[in-house]
Amino acid sequence: MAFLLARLGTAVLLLAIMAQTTSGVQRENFKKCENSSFCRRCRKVEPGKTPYELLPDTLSHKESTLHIELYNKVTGVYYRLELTALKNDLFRLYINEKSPLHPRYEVEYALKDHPQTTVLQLVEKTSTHITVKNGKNKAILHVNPFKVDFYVGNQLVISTNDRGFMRFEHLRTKPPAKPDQPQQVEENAENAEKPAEPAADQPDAPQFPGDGAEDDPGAWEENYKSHHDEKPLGPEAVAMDFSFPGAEQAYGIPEHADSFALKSTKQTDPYRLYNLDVFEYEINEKMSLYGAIPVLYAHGKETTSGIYWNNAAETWVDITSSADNDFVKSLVNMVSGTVKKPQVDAHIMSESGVIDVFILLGPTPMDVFKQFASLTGTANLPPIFSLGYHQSRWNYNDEEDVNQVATNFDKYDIPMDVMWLDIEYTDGKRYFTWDKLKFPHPLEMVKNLTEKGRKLVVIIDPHIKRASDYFLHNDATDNGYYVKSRDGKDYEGWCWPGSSSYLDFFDPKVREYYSGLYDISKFEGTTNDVHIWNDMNEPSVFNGPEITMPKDLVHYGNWEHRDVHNIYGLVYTMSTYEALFKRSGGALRPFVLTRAFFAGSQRFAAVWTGDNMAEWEHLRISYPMCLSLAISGISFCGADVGGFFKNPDAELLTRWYQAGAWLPFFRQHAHIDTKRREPWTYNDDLLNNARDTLRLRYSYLPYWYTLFREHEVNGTPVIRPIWAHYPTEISAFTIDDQILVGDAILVRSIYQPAVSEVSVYFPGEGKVAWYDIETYKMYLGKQIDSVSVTIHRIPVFQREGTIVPRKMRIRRSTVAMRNDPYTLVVIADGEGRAQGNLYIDDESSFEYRHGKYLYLRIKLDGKKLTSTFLENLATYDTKSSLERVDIVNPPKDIKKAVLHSKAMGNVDLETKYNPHNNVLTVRKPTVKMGEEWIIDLIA
Ligand code: NBV
Repeated sequence: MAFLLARLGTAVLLLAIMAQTTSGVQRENFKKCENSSFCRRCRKVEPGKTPYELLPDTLSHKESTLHIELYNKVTGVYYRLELTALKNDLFRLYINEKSPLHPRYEVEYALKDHPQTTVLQLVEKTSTHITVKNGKNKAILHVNPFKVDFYVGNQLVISTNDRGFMRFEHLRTKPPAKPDQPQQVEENAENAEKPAEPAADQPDAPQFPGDGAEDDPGAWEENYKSHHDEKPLGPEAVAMDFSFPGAEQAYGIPEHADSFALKSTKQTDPYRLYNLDVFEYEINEKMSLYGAIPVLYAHGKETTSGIYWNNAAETWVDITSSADNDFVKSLVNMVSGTVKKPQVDAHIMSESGVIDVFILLGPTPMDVFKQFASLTGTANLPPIFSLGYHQSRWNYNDEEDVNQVATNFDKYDIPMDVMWLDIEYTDGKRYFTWDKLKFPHPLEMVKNLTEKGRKLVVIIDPHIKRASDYFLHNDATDNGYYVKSRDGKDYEGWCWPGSSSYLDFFDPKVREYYSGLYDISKFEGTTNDVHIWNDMNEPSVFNGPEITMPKDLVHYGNWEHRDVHNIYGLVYTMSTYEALFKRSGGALRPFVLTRAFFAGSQRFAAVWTGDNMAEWEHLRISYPMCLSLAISGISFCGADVGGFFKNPDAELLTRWYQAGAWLPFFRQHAHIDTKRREPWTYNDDLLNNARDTLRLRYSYLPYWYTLFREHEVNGTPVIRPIWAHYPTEISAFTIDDQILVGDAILVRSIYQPAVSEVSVYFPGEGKVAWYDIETYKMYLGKQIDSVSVTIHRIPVFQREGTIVPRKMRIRRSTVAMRNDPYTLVVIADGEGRAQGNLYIDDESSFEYRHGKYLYLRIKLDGKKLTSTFLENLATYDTKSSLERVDIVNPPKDIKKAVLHSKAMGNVDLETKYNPHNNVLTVRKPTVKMGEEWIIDLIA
């Protein structure tokens, strides 16, 4: 009977979830700051009253690190502070209790390795301050009141605790409830009035009163809706403020469906970082989404800096800026002639852990991005198929359906690399199994795809069906692999399979076991051409608080879920990546897609922006969301093309293809209740436009691939905001409907219906020319220009002075194009110069790590075009040759071209000049890309 009821409960819950119609996000399911007692406490701290002071007598200094004690005058608690000098213009500031009652959690897995330290020079120590240097940068620690100022040269760029918002709640013992009065449990913020009395007469009652937490009824246990959080360790929040003088705007802290430049939170809730499965999320919201990266950048005309707050607990971030000054103040300023330096201020608050913050001193935008990459790593070069087009929906029904869709791509002559299978391919949501009725011959299905150079991606979610006929559940139960409740039992939640438990990926034994599941001999029906999609890994728990795990669950190492929540998804995808790596004996590059993420996730997976909607504004937000991820380490980002929920009309879908083709991850995906939307399911116009767009994407794959390699090596984001390369152009600071792909291509998305003209911001202060990639029409930086558009394409431009490699023979998949020849698009600048890079390797294995690749620098200098090896020791025997060179804005009156190469000697080449678009074409050089060459243009 109980079993039946449970089954009924699941069915009702699942039906309720699936039937949620388009009513929009259910805000009441998710906490606001006022519903989280720690957020309330931190946000209440008043400016200018910090109780913290440094104790200079405790100072010691060794090589890279300074150690000193910090004292809270109100509570009497001592802390230890460490300031470490790191390579690449970084400092690390670490603060923990001197003698915490229990260890406090310090984040694992996010940093790539131990950050590389360098010498910290102690320059001065007085009773009021201590000055240290890290190369040309310095930090001044102020003793009382405590604050730290960070300088680039002599320019102050970041101050911490300048406003005095630091709060570090020491661990303490729980005051016993008074015998005649049960301990007050806070129901929710609005009802919380009566503070629990501290029992002062108890021997181990709060040792250090006075920080306000002892009066907070939510400090020791807290309820939200019907959920109770036991909070066995009581209050343990950490918070700090950071000021960025000179900064105009703040960026980063994804994931939010909001503008790229962060907004002021003066009148709203703070931005929240707490990985959550938010059903039907809305845009222009500071609410949490699936992933969290606590890196914040501040950018102004003169300098860019940032901080990485290495904390995996629930976190809130308040942002204010000098632009918040009210109207009257700005009038006074205007009248009095005072020009206030701009400034951004941030206040970061986390529920538990320690203060471990990395100070990124820039000073340029690309420097800060590289500094963050030096800490958390970069994405391994993706296999090239994953940069092609992905076709997905929830769900392709059966093997026949998969074959049919793939065949149609050939029929309609549209390239496509990957077919995807969502949860319905499994046997009753038992991952690592197949529904035998719909997918009786998965290996044959995979073979049909791979024969045409295509791949398959299947979904694997972290919830494990609690069924006695499921090997994974039995293994996990027998070996104690599940996350535990506070009573030590396996935690049970509800998800797609009904009653579910969750593997504890923090346990190395679990990761070892899990990675074995992907072995081809174990995961029946798969081959090395089947790659993995990790969904629901926030983790999503349908009946949990805020649709996730209760915070008081216990993980390996006895850490509470509260401490590690935001890295559960990271550790999960790390395990998947390692599993796929092992599966091929380390030979092939894995591809993993994840929904949840944290700092460092780029090392293991690509990310998509989750369950968006077939609405114009959701198309619009895909650019700012991916830009924000790209500067926060995760370049490999995309949004469901067409929108996950609802049905896009033909125009919206066309525009979505066109915008999606210029984001790194390019996949169409849709909800189970939507109509089919493969390119041939609408009308001829859509089909033709989609075909052209996908073919355009494939033609630029050599450029994308080179950018991904450069990202891997240098930490440069693949897509970039305009200010990354034009840092002084204030009007570009808030532009987020345009992206730079590398530094050569500028894209403007179109996200409104019936548009025949759009305004485009052309950066470069009038000194740089941009050329339309199809017509080669030139746009000189009048800054904002209006560009006419048709439904056929969105505006895309290539910058003068650049060379972009392309492949113009579009075939059904990337594998089929591997040996195809290259075309170079050269746009000469006013001086007749241009340059670009091209990276080539086998596109799928790790052989490039053993020097099997080519990295070429191609340069035009007047009448000489050259290709030289950038890295001489690397070599790869490519079959690809050079097919054509288009030179826009070429030298005058060229009659012919002569190729010089070792293998081919001197060869006369045919040229053709087109006066309509001012393009000189050099035909069929046919020289192999694996050798160095020169082409002389002869007048
Ligand atoms: O697995 C089903 C879906 C998936 O299609 C989507 O892409 C994920 O973001 N999944 C979420 C679960 C439920 C969606 C309502």
